[in-house]
Amino acid sequence: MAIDTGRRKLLGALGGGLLLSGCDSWSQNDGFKRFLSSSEGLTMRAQRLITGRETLAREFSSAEMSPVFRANGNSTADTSMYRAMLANGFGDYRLRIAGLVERPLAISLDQLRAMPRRSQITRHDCVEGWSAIGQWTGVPLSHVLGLAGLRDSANYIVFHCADSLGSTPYYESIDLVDAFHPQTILAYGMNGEALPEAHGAPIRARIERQLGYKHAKFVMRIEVVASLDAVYGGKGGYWEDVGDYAWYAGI
Ligand SMILES: Nc1nc2c(c(=O)[nH]1)N[C@H]1C(S)=C(S)[C@@H](COP(=O)(O)O)O[C@H]1N2
Ligand SMILES: [Mo]
Repeated sequence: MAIDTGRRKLLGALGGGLLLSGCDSWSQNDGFKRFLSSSEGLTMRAQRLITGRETLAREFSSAEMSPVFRANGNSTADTSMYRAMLANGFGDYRLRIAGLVERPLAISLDQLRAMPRRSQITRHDCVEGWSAIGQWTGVPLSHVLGLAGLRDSANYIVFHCADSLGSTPYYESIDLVDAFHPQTILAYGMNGEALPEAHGAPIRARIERQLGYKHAKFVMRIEVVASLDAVYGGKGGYWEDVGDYAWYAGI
């Protein structure tokens, strides 16, 4: 199962040859905790980061939803290909999954809508200092990755977007911990309606434990890679490459 691959990779990356005995919540595993506390290479901050990352982001009631949810960054993708897809109601949109997968996929919006779905009302926090609470509906990324099947060498998930800032395409990336987090979804719905253009139609990522710039809008292609080095500027995201934004933007 793909999630087991994710766990193996994470433990491998930590340098632990740890065997888990059917414990569902791996960071609660005593052996794993002992490993963390005994490892001199990990700082206190890193330990907190790793042990806290599978907890859920807070979810809100519908009464708490923001009356206005602003759009930020690009509010459209200014290419003829995107304009044509938009005009056609995204009938010929295909989400492509490629890279280190067993089965490269091209999934239509109807197919995505027919998959298991999750809705969540969460708070979006932009690094520029505003927040908004909205409802997001979509398919868990873990489900789609399960269909494609991750290869053992997979470490990161890259979201390639339809839009650019200047001449540089927007992209973002996450590791397998966030990729398999239950609230990480490919959202096609917002506040009970189809995802509006300004919020990233037809598909945007929700990475609820991280800041807004990680939540890639206008997602066209998901690439599974072993390393981020060869992806654009190598820092794992548009803002990470051109600015000094952190790749891990945990909140
Ligand atoms: N493709 C793409 N994704 C993007 C951006 C963008 O400009 N292009 N802006 C990011 C930033 S900084 C934020 S805060 C959120 C804004 O999401 P919203 O427009 O739904 O409020 O999208 C993020 N994802
Ligand atoms: Mo943002």
